Amino acid sequence: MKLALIGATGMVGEVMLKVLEERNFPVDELLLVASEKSIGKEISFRGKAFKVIGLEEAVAAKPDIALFSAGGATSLKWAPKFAEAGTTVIDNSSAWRMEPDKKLIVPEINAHLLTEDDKIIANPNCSTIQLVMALAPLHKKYKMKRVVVSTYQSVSGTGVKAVQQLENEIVGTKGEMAYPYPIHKNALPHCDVFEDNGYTKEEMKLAREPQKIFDDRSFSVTATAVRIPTIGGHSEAVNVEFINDFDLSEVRMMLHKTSGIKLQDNPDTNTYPMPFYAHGKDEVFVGRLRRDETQPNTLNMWVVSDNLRKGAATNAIQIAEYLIEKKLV
Ligand code: 2RA
Repeated sequence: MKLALIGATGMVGEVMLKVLEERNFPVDELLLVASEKSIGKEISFRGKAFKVIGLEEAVAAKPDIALFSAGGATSLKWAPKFAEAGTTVIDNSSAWRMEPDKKLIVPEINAHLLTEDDKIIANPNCSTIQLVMALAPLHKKYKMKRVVVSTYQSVSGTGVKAVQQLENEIVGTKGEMAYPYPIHKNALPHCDVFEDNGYTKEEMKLAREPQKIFDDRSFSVTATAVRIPTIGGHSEAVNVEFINDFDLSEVRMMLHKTSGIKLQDNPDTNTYPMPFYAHGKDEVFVGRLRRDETQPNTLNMWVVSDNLRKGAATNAIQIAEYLIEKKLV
């Protein structure tokens, strides 16, 4: 298996390498790809040093799979070139997610849609992945009508500059600003850029991507995405109204039995998910389950996951594992 990792020097790229090692992913030949300025840089994988190469060289090498985490512009320009060369691209950017002919995949939910003809596959947005992982079993059983989600997002979702800004502000040193305001001791209701409708792109991803993943436009999602000074993962307060009523103990049991979900929910022992403890793990942690007493058929829950792992690297690698297992590459 010849694997290319486009964006190898970025935060998600680094996590991808870590997850590939942890999962003993079957790599016979690894191509680490980054922008011109990083060509020649050495990166270690499985104890061996690999020199970073450029995109032209990587396309010519015709890898079997290319994991992209290099931004939308690079994906738009280069994913088709890899696909033309016979490579299957799994792209972590938003470039292809809402394209009608591209699949938007969370393996536990809709990997069955994949065929050998899918040469550019989109990885959903991190805050979408954890949301749909928690909603999937419940939607199947009770049919969602409306979701109201407020997110509390890690600065790692913005990138290295944002993590550095938080660390600088904590120790009181001046440095480059990733955000228009201080993030330490603050909360910014502003993830990504504002659209004409007053929502941010991040909030519209949460509104649009779940409908595509579930292949169901009968429900709606409204979101408020907030950046908070944390590192370990994204948290989400989810209020979901179903068409059918539910039994809370059945909800608990269904979530407990869902692969990839870890239920952490016991007020008596102060047990609930937190990004501090989700950091570095692949599960989507769910807790604070309670019926919304203000309206029928409505559930509140709290969902936490490491945005760089299941929210990006691990989900993409799970898609690659599925393609290999089903001999689609
Ligand atoms: C964020 N989900 O957290 C976006 C992109 N990673 O900023």
